[in-house]
Amino acid sequence: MNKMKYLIWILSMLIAMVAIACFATEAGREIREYQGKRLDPFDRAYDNSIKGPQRVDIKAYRLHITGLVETPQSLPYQEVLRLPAVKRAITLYCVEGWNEHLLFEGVRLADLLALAKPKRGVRFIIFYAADGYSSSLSYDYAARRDIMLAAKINGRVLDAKRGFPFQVVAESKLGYKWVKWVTRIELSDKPYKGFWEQRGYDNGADVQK
Ligand SMILES: Nc1nc2c(c(=O)[nH]1)N[C@H]1C(S)=C(S)[C@@H](COP(=O)(O)O)O[C@H]1N2
Ligand SMILES: [Mo]
Repeated sequence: MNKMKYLIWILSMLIAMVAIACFATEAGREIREYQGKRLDPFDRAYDNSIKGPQRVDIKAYRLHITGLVETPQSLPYQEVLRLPAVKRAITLYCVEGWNEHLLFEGVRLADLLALAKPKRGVRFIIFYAADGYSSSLSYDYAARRDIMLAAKINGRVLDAKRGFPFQVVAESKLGYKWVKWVTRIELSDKPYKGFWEQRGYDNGADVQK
């Protein structure tokens, strides 16, 4: 009988531990619907990035803001996250023909750039990434659309596949403008062609619907 009680106790402890683990995992917390609209899943099988998923060491990580600025910045992850949080469900369209509707959460690019005090004459914003990828956006477009740098998708912190620590959310622009694993933002007065743009893709990259 004692043995039986012991067994039941062990079993209930195991069940409790599994339940807690399930509850605590990011997967369990994923948001799959927002404002009445279905969201696509955070996890998916494929990855089309130029060098595959990137592992960014967050302790060593700094988000650099350079170029035509008064005060260049080099911000630790947590310092970026101290800026006011914003949240928006947006669709990403890739030139390969697929799209995904996801809930992005992060900080406003405008808030980030304000820390560095942009100089007069800035016309382009260049984003550089941990995998050597880059792309640019016009300063006017970014301001008009009030674009954000995402730290979360569907309520989950980005991972090595999704672009941790930050992905550019270039609403109304094609997927190749949505730079993942962002390490540096440079402000410039000259147009810049990123990885795919140098290979013939349109630098405007407006989604045609
Ligand atoms: N650093 C980096 N960012 C990148 C890419 C890349 O290869 N490297 N690919 C781009 C392309 S072509 C697309 S369609 C989107 C895909 O973003 P997703 O993985 O969040 O769907 O990431 C963009 N950002
Ligand atoms: Mo893409």
